[in-house]
Amino acid sequence: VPGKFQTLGLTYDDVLLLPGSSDMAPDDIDTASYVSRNVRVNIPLLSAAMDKVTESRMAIAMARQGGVGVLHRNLSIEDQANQVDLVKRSESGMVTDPITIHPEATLAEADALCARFRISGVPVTDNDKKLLGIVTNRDMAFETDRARRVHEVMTPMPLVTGKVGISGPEAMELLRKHKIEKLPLVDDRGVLKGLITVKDFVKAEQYPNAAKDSEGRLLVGAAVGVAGDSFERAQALIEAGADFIVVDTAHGHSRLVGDMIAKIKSNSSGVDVIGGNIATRDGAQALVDAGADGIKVGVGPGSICTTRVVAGVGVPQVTAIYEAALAAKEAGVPVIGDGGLQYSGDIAKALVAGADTVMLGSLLAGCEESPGELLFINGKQFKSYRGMGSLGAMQTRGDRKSFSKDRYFQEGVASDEALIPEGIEGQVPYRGPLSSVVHQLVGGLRQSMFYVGGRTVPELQDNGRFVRITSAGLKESHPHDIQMTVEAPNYSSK
Ligand code: RVP
Repeated sequence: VPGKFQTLGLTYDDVLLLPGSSDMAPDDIDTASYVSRNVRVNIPLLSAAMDKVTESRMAIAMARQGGVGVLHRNLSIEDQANQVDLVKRSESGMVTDPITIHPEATLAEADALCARFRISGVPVTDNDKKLLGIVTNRDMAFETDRARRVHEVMTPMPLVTGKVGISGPEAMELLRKHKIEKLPLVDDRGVLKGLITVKDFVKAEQYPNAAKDSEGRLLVGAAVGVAGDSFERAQALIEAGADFIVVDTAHGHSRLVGDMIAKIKSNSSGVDVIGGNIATRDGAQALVDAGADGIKVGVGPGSICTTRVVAGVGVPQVTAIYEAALAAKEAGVPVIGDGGLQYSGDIAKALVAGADTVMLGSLLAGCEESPGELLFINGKQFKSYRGMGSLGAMQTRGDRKSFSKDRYFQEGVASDEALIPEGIEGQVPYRGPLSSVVHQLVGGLRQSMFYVGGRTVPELQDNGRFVRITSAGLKESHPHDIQMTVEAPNYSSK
């Protein structure tokens, strides 16, 4: 039958980038790119929407580094929306809708609030949001009776406050002059409208490359599915402040995915909606036609994925990205290369193939900021990692329900025994804080850009050319004929 066999599929290990003419200084290099039509990041990296990779802590760390995290959806709508909230409140030039506490609340309640949002003090307001005082660590530290009421220990008005619309330097000057850490912003009637903290100023200096929204808050994305109350989930996440929604399935070239994208798009306040995953030009075109603002590519490349073995379906990732980009580029829709990256060099390969950003699972699952405890095995440190299609992620544990079975279109499967897993469970070496992992990944990408001759991601995409290699070439690429005695921060043999 004509057309039965498509072109040869290639993946990261099948290709290398050709060195090109280059006359740039390291400072000329700019790694900014687009996740979707309206979401711009300063480094082209996303953390995967997986329950061992991205919760609020990872999302905050990713955005501080200049990328963005996509919060996983294997939890209740309320819990996921809370995670969005945590990221959006974590730091910004000004908190526009600060956490507050009622004067009649107990100190125990104030403690819980501070711990949950990792803050050191809370403005106290009445039912009409009128500012009555502020309660901070300093007020509470020496109180042994945690049943006492907030109004008994708070520092009451008059406090040093700022007017709404105060400039950054003016606010900083007030904080400095009065030696205070928090500056509540009030309107003419004394109603609390915002809060500026010293911590935020320090963070802004500490993370100059952070990816932020127009109000100075960290960027965050969140995943939804297609089954049951997925639409309500999307609405709750948007309301909580998510900058984009990812309709996250293992087969994006299906009507349910297109319908969900269209539904969210037509009901939302202009938040970008990304669809996936697909691995063909037709699949990408279907998502473009459904109105997607971004397209996620990858069927089977993931380190924990068994779809290609269990179902025999997939496309090697470099070819998949290339094919998808043929449809997406024409429509001006950015492409995310999702899964299968093992080394920093794979990032540039994905971008040259046509991706605008990449999504990482296994490379980030070992970070301090990923969910889960450190495991000690034979004196070495690990963190657990698993596919969202693994039995562990899809089965019901006690009263813990799985919310992600529909990623594999198995929400209707009656019992855990009847599930068809498409992923496995395991562990990856502990890698320390995300900042050092990202430093190596982005450092590698900057080297790629220098070698290929591309100052910006679009220039890299235009100028980059591949050479296909053989298994002998791959062997030559890796260290060979030597026994490694010292571990490198960006290389380990498999
Ligand atoms: P990797 O970075 O190679 O670990 O791949 C991560 C990606 O794998 C995820 O972003 C997701 O698209 C895919 N995934 C997640 N779970 C599974 C599975 O169980 N098959 N696959």
